[in-house]
Amino acid sequence: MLKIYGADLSTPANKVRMMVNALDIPYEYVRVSIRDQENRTPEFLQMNPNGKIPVLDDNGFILFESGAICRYLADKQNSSLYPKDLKQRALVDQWTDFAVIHINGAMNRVVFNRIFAKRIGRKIDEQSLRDGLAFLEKFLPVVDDRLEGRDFLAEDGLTLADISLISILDPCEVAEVDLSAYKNIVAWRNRLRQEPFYKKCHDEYGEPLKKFMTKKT
Ligand SMILES: N[C@@H](CCC(=O)N[C@@H](CS)C(=O)NCC(=O)O)C(=O)O
Repeated sequence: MLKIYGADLSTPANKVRMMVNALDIPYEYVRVSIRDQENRTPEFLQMNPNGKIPVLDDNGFILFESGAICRYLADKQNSSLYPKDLKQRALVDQWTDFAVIHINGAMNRVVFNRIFAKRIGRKIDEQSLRDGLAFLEKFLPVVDDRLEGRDFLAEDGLTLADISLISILDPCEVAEVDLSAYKNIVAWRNRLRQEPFYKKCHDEYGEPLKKFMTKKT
């Protein structure tokens, strides 16, 4: 059986879990505690020398980087979540890269400074926070325009691009990122969050975060 090494608050790990759910592949979810440095053990570093989750173990075939894992699994299942047609695939790649590089880059700054910095004793970097919010203001309208009159980001059906973006936007509420100006994103997000691929991962991001925040170290 597939094994996915992840953590409930890791958006790339959740992306992989959502992908595997959408592909309907059974898997074992192995929680790795970053706080307890379980990602730094010699065994873990042998799987991923970067010490980062997610990691996939497909019967001994080890893969890290969430995008590579998602593409590998979709191709393995011959799934339209990552289409084979050259141009369809290119569009999925385009929107996936846009989401991962620009939206995720911005969200990481906001989430780190608004949620995790205090928790791990780091100073809030106000400039980085402002940059993150400014990048969101710049890039979210592009996604919102794309979703005008469309149900999905890249194709007529669900693809890796949607799964990538929905995992990236998961912490919006807890990070106080207001999406209400982006009506198409809100409608798309509300719809996808009702789907089993999402619900089998979690109902929303805030619950695991609350547990994390109240857990004694
Ligand atoms: N580009 C990587 C990012 C992975 C990543 O940053 N994982 C974080 C958790 S969200 C991690 O494992 N951090 C632990 C560390 O760096 O020590 C991917 O998409 O898989």
